[in-house]
Parts: sequence; C-alpha cells; structure tokens
Amino acid sequence: MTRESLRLPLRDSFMGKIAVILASSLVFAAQALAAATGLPFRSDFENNNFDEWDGGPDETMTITSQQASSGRYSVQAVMTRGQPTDNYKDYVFGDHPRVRGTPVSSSGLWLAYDSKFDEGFQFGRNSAVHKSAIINFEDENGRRRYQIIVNVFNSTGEYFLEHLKWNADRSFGGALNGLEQHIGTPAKVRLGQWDRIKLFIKPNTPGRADGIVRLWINGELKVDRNNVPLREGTNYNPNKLIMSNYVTDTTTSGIQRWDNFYLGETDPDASTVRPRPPVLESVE
Ligand SMILES: [Ca+2]
Repeated sequence: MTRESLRLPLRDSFMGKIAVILASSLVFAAQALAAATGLPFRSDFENNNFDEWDGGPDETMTITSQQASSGRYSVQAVMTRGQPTDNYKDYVFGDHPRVRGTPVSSSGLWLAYDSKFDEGFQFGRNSAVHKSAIINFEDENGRRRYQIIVNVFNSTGEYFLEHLKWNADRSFGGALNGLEQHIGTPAKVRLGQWDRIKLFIKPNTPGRADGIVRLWINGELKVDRNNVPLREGTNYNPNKLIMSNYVTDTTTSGIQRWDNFYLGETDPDASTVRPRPPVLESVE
C-alpha cells in the first residue's frame, strides 16, 4: 500500500467513520465509568474558608491555624455550657436534588476524616450521643430518609454508628439496630489527640438486607457488618455529607475539631498499595 492510496477520499471517509465510532465508544466507556457527581470530595481547609462546602450555620464554627491534622488549617467548634450549638456544613453530591447528577455507584461510598476533642471536653450529661459527621440518603424533595451518623457515646466516649430512618413527612421513622463496635475493644475518643475515622457503606439491594457498613478508628476495623438494610426497600442513595456540630444538650462544653475530609467511591488508603513497576532487565 502506498502513501497515495491512503489519501483516497473513499478510504479517508471510511477511516473517518472508524475514528468517529472509536471516539464514540471511548466516550461511552468513560461515561459508564464516571464517578458520582461531586466525588471524590476532599476538604482540608487549607484555603482558610468553607468554600469547598455547600453552606450551613457556623456561629461558633471557624477555621483556625492554631492546629491541624494535615497542613496548617482545621475546623474548630466551640461549645459553651448553658448554650445550645447549631453549627454544621453540608456537602451535596451524586443524585441529591440540589445536584441532580450521577448517583453513587452500587459499589459503595467511603468517608474519611480526622476528629479531635480537646482536653477538658465535657460530653453532655443529659443526652446519649454527640455527633461528629453524618451521611444522609435524601429523597427527591431533599428530605432525609436514612442517616448513618458517626457519634460518640457521651457516657463512655466510645465511637458509635447510628442508623436512623425518617419519613417523607419529616417525622422520625425510628432507629435501626446493630452498628455498635463489635471487634476487639471499643475505640474511645482520645481527648487532646486526633482520631482518624474511616467509614465504608454499600447500600443494600432494595428489599434485601445485604448492605455493608465498615468502620475503622485509627486504622483498626471496629464495625464490619454485611447484612445491613441501609435503605430498606427504597432506592435512595447517599447524597449528602454533614460535618455536624448540632448540640442541644447545654451541659456540653469544650472544643471539637475536624480536618482532612475525603469522600469518594474508592478507598482513600488503597493508593498506598501500588503494584510494583516492571523492572527493565539489563540489555547490556
Ligand atoms: Ca488542614
């Protein structure tokens, strides 16, 4: 075949069609592999503002350079005895009605962040749990229907995953069971030290109790459940993250901190395990 033959109009046209078909296939493949809208999300507050988040009240929640688990900045929330606190920041993603994007895939969702309660922190005495972060499954009207909440038990300081259900009319639908730490000694808040929290949730097949919930505290697996009806018979998806500091128990006081958030469809620690690069044998 000569170079001239490749320049024939017919061949150019044929090759052009092949190119278009190939390009279309690649676009289709890329769409099939597309991540959920808005993911992966990372926030380490190094730009000294909350611009990475989608809003929420922050009366006593600020970014500080006094300490951080990564970089220079982190978030602090100050709770004062005798006063309720309503600080939080939202991040909406996937198929949330404020995004209307690609939902989180059926392979699941990872959340990781650093949490700290300062020395002297007093958990409330008139309530059971203190919130840290929440993943909401919200419906087409932006109403929470299922929640997985990273909590601390006020009485023991142990981390505790709570699973709540809400109705379409905003009424409380009840607490679902079985997400306490069950592997080894329950991990507790270490006052004055950062704790790394990592959570994996895989929504169940609607109507089947085959959802997965895993929780690691400082790298230790503490919850590993494979039979969780995360969304029961519905097909709502996780689509909102809340950095939560909603405290109604006014016996609570002290400073709570957050830093180094990751939310995405792959394990944030998986990239540290890389296949060995091929070794080029010497050809000298
Ligand atoms: Ca930081």
